[in-house]
Amino acid sequence: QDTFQAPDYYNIDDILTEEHRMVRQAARDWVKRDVSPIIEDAAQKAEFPKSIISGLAGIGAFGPYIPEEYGGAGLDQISYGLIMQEIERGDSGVRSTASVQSSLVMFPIYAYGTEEQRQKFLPKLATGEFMGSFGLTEPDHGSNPSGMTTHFEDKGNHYLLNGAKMWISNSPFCDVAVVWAKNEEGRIHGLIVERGMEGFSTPETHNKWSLRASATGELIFQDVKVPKENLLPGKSGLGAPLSCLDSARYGIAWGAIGAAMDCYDTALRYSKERIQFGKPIAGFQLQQKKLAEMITEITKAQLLALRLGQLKNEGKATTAQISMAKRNNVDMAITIAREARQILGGMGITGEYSIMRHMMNLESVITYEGTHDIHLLITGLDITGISAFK
Ligand code: TGC
Ligand code: FAD
Repeated sequence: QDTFQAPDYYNIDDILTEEHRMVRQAARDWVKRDVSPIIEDAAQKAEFPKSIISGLAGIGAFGPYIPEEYGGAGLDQISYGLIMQEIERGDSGVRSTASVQSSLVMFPIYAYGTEEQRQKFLPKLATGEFMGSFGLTEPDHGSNPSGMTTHFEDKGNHYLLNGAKMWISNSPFCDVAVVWAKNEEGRIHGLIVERGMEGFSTPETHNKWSLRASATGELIFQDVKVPKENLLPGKSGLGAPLSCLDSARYGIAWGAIGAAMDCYDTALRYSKERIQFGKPIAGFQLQQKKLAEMITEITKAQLLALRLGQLKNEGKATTAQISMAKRNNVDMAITIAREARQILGGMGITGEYSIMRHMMNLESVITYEGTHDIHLLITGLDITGISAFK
């Protein structure tokens, strides 16, 4: 880990600004100092390492693009991407915590909340004093969130919320949850549910083989009285949660590059040191093919993410463009993780190296925030105009 070299085969650094490089360096240094030494142990024990929360806040990972007046870092979208890349080089589960906090909790409160909601929640979310979760998926509605059954009724001075969400990152320790539920007319709205509200519980999901250093759980609502001032008034309908996903999926497109870089760098160094049949295994054509394809795919993914970042900065990135990048880059990363693990032979299955952990983590990343198949269908719809979802 100490000698990690970030691949930059096409001199992409030359296009980045001084600020981008500084933000990335701060995140890289922090991951090296505070994440890499503890993350394997946390993953083996299936524990989210809460000790890293203040460090995540310190590198601007909670609300990188949220304006500074609300406690965010006020950075552009490429800086946001670079932070996600560096964090996921450490671990996808840690990046998950940052993605959820920034794009799925702070973003909807910033974009669709009242000024009072912004003032009350955003500064505390930015420092990590409050941790958030995002409840869209339900036991019977994953890829098809429009079918959700979690619902609320208007009881005059409050809303009464009932239902359950499943597979929710950060749920077991969250202070606030942005929850998507239907009103009496079946229209989807966002509600801010706070820990301590009667009838709200967050049981943890155990026995995961993936994203073990991230806490995943349920959000259960049994006659929860949610104050009316906790409804997000700015946007309703499925487009509201989906617009948050656009932001998180964009961050994942960058994050996956970080996991791939770490696997490639580890495999490259190992292959030059490991001697078999009297020479380094890096000298065998079969291993060079793996390594050469890895750097090619990482470079393509970097260019995709960078151009998408430019479009995001200009407010022009479409949902379909974001889907393409999320799908391509996560698939690229998981393929590289599998190939890199083989280069390490038996050592590749141990916790001495990060590759197997990345590989298992990426099985979640390729499923959440829209599965590999769903993103392909989003591209299919975009280019043909015909929906193949239903
Ligand atoms: P569809 O009819 O296509 O759309 C419904 C309405 O939404 C609008 N819309 C969007 N608006 C903003 N941003 C987007 N990205 C949007 N996509 C669609 C659309 O225009 C429409 O508006 P209107 O006014 O006409 O009503 O909806 P559909 O029911 O056919 O579903 C489409 C589909 C399948 C693509 C969508 O449901 C989908 O993306 N499914 C995947 C679900 C998903 O990604 N879940 C993620 C849960 S959160 C998570 O995984 C967090 S993990 C985080 C971590 O740990 O890092
Ligand atoms: P399903 O929707 O049941 O899909 C099963 C399979 O069917 C998939 O291969 C899928 O591609 C395929 N499929 C489904 N529909 C179609 C179709 N129309 N055409 C072709 N194939 C189809 N959700 C949240 O709301 N918040 C979170 O914080 C969160 N964190 C998560 C953390 C982890 C570790 C995991 C694993 C999931 C998390 N999720 C979260 C849920 C995640 O978004 C869902 O798992 C995902 O959207 C897929 O839903 P599903 O698991 O119900 O699979």
